[in-house]
Amino acid sequence: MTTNQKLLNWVSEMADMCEPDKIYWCNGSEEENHRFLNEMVEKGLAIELNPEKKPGCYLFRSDPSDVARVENRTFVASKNEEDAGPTNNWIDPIELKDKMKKLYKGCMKGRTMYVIPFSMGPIGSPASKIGVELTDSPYVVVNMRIMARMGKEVLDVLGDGEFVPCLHSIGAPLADGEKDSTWPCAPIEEKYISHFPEERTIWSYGSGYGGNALLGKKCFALRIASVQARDEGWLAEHMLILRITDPKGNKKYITGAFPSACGKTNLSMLIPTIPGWKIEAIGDDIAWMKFGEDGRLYAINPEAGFFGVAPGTSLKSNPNAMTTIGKNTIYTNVALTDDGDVWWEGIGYDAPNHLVDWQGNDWTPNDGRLASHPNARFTTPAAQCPVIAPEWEDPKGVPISAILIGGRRPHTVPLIHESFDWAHGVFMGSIMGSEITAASISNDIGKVRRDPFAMLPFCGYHMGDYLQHWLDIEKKTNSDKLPKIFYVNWFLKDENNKWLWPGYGDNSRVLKWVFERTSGEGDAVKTPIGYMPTLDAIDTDGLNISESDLKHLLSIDKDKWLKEVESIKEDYKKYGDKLPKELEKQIIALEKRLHD
Ligand code: GTP
Ligand code: SPV
Ligand code: MN
Repeated sequence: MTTNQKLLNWVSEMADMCEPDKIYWCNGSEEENHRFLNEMVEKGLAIELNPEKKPGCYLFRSDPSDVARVENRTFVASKNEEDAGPTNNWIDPIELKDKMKKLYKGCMKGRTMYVIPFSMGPIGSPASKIGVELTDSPYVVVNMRIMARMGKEVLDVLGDGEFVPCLHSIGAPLADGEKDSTWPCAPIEEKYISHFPEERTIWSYGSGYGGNALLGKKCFALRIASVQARDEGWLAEHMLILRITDPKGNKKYITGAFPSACGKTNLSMLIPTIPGWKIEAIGDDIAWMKFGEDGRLYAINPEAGFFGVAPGTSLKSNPNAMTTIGKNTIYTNVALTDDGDVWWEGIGYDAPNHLVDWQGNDWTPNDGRLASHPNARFTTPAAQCPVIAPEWEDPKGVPISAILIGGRRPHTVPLIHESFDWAHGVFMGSIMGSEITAASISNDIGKVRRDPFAMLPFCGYHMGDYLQHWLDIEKKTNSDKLPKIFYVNWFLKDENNKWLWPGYGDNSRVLKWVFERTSGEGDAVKTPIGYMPTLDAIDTDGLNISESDLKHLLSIDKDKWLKEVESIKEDYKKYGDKLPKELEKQIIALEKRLHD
């Protein structure tokens, strides 16, 4: 198994606290995976889908209270409150551990504690990092097997080395003879998704869903890794990674930071509507970017799977995702058809006359209820994606030419603008705003909030220090080696609340301009907010869009931007003296340019 004494000690200490009936070390094999899935089907925790329609696929239904990340129950427990900053929930680490130890005491009674050794990044690569998750949820085990590289091979590579300890419990001990529910979890006020950044440790309690429970993902690869990245001079970001090839065969790599449910999975594998261009995916959610010997930033995708939003995914919007999820995929909170297939809102065809909805109830089209939850998800192996780039597991990573940032802004922010330079690009990242989506449990869905670099819920330290870290990246290399930064907004709406931009495959038209700009081409005009494409610089061949809509997409309203400036100044106040001086200069300079 392992001779890593630190690991053995930790597992036995945690088992003493959680008191599982059994401890099981996962080897990651196919046989083991099937055994767990079959057991869950037998116990009624999972439904095997019709193998003729969806081979190797399973459906899970979560508790209706446990459907997304819980930001108000997510904690960054640094030793000093100041280090967590104004945007994270903070509890003193000693106090928090005391509280959680009481909850963990005996929490795995009647259950098995699974030990999951996992690697974020290809096993054995110098860029990868190892974690070990302890969990009492077999659902977590089968999902982690898709999302990360896991099992025996990881232990072999770990040897006596360092790992990030990740403790997870659903928080639902079983008394002798007690009947289990299909998705056991703890009530909301008992859920804790806790991070101890100095110790590089994660303790999660009470939820079995997504980022709350698959601890390699947001907890490790973003919150803990962002702290490691700050200390070591690199970037751990909530970004997709794609490869774009022009009709002549020239290739470039682009990353994109958009908040949850704002289009990363879709953009990373889109099929261009402009002839001759090609997009291939490297990652759809997380990028670790480090400097290469040539002074450029190289990105790796630390994950091995996609945990994607199901609703809205169709053969029209994202055919490559539809192919990827055709087999060996775990579906959570989608609707079930009578012939053992899945259905969701926006799948591209009408619902049949009868479904079983995400809560297990009969459903018919005139019920007026959603059949799938808006944050219903698929967990699917990245290797199954028909357009996965051949170098997606290259341990060196891929050199990045452009960084996109964006979010859901129904007005004010144009389709695309380019930063004047790195510092201005960081300023653009710092003012990013987006409507809150169903990817986290919130009463404010639809309200615009500032979400710097889409990291608001995922930064493991003070957001002001994080923005300074981004600014400092510039000093580590020559400016011509740095990626260019572009702000995109696919989500502008007209006065009738209709999307102004078709989005999806047509986003390739915007990527083409980005590609050109990073090659010293592409026509642009200087505006107060940055460089913007001239009206004819965006390829609209074959696109059915009116001249006035295009103008709306590619222009700015100074009055709206002056209001935006006021709102940014207000937002910046929360950083206090941690607001980087450079950003203070940038907001004053923007205001001045708007008045000129
Ligand atoms: P997370 O996994 O939560 O980080 O989300 P994500 O950023 O990967 O978002 P995803 O690609 O899953 O898209 C979320 C939702 O936005 C889906 O319902 C999509 O259909 C929709 N969407 C994606 N791209 C576009 C676009 O270009 N235009 C419009 N209007 N909607 C889009
Ligand atoms: C997100 O919310 O950004 C996700 C889904 O990618 S989760 O893994 O639940 O965080
Ligand atoms: Mn995400």
